[in-house]
Parts: sequence; structure tokens; C-alpha cells
Amino acid sequence: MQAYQREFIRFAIERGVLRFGQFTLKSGRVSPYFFNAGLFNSGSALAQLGQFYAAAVVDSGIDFDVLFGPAYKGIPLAATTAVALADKHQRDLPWCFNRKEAKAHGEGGTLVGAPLQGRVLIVDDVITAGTAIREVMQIIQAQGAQAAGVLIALNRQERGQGELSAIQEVERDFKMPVISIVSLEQVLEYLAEDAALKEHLPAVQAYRDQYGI
Ligand code: OMP
Repeated sequence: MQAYQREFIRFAIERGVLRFGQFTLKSGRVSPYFFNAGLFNSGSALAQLGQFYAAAVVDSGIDFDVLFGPAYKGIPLAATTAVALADKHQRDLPWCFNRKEAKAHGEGGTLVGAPLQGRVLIVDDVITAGTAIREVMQIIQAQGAQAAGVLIALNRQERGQGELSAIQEVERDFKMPVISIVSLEQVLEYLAEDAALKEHLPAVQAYRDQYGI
């Protein structure tokens, strides 16, 4: 695990974003951990989060033309990543987002910001079963743009519809990489190293054995 990944996990735990307990997921699975990106809920937390996303972008070497934040949760995530890429990496890139409901007045439509064209990097929080990201792909395809990849904070490394992980299925179906700041594997490594958090390790390992790849 890289230093920024370890720092990110520590940061997410400190902010209460990454929690251990019992949580029912969108997929119906009952998970011993949950990642609630909505709790990066102060100016400094959002700024730091953007820097972690930007570090993952640079680390991956991915090439793209525009950042896209899907409504609602992806919007501040794409915004803070765009700010961090400009501020910390001298890469001033266009970014845009969608509304859930089309507007009939003013500029109209559902897309706001830079034109959604060229190679698009989608920025989101978490992929579990891959349902949310498939909906986003329809927006990109409807614009005639190409998806360059997806950038997320946490890859939960869970099975999708078949034996592959949901993320591998997304990569296969849309021929694009999914980049994450961290994966469950690194969370497990972190838990194993931390005396205070080690008690959560067996439940998370058991969950991975059941639903992981
Ligand atoms: P999928 O659509 O199954 O890939 O689930 C992704 C969505 O689940 C995320 O966009 C979140 O809304 C939510 N989620 C989390 O935010 N954090 C988690 O740790 C797990 C989930 C989830 O419900 O699977």
C-alpha cells in the first residue's frame, strides 16, 4: 500500500466516513463496514478528499479530457478533484455534472458545466454491485462521448452478477479502467496493522469470503 492510501484510510476512519458495525447495502447484502462519503462534510475535509482523488488519478496515469460528477453524490467529488488537479498538479481540466431532472427554462437540459465530450473520467464514491455506474454510462453514451474510466474512493471488491467482481464486470462491459483510492484489500491490511481496529478484522474477512472475489 502506498503512503497516500494509508493516510486516506486513517483520514476516512477519523472522519467517521469508514465505519465498522452492521450495515444493509443497496444490494441487500449486510456488511460489517460502510463508507459514507457524505461525512467528508467540511471545507477542509472536502479539500483533502480532492487531493486523495487527484493522487489516485496521477498514480494511475489515466488520460482523459473532462471530469464528470454524476448527481448527486458525484458532483462535489468531481468538483474537489478538479480543484486539486489544478492546484496540486498543474492540470486545469474541464468538469461537468448532471441534474436528476431536466430544466425547461434558463440554459435547459440536464447537463451543467463543461461540455460532456471526448474522453470522460467519471468520479463517484463507491462501487459495490455496479448498479449506479451502469446508469451513469447511459448518460455518457447518450451524449456520444467515450468513458475513459471511473474514479472512486473505495473498491469494495465484491462479486457482481457472476463470478467476476462488479468492477471487473464494469471494466469488461465498458472497456475502461476503474481506479480507486483504496480497495478492501488495503482496508484489511490497515486493520491488521492497527491494534485498536484489529477486532473488526474477522468480520470483514468473513464478509469478503462470502461476497468477495
Ligand atoms: P452499487 O450501485 O451496488 O455499485 O452501489 C454503490 C452505491 O452504494 C454507492 O454509490 C452508495 O450510494 C452506496 N454505498 C456506499 O455509499 N458505501 C458503501 O460502503 C456501500 C454502499 C452500498 O450500498 O453498496
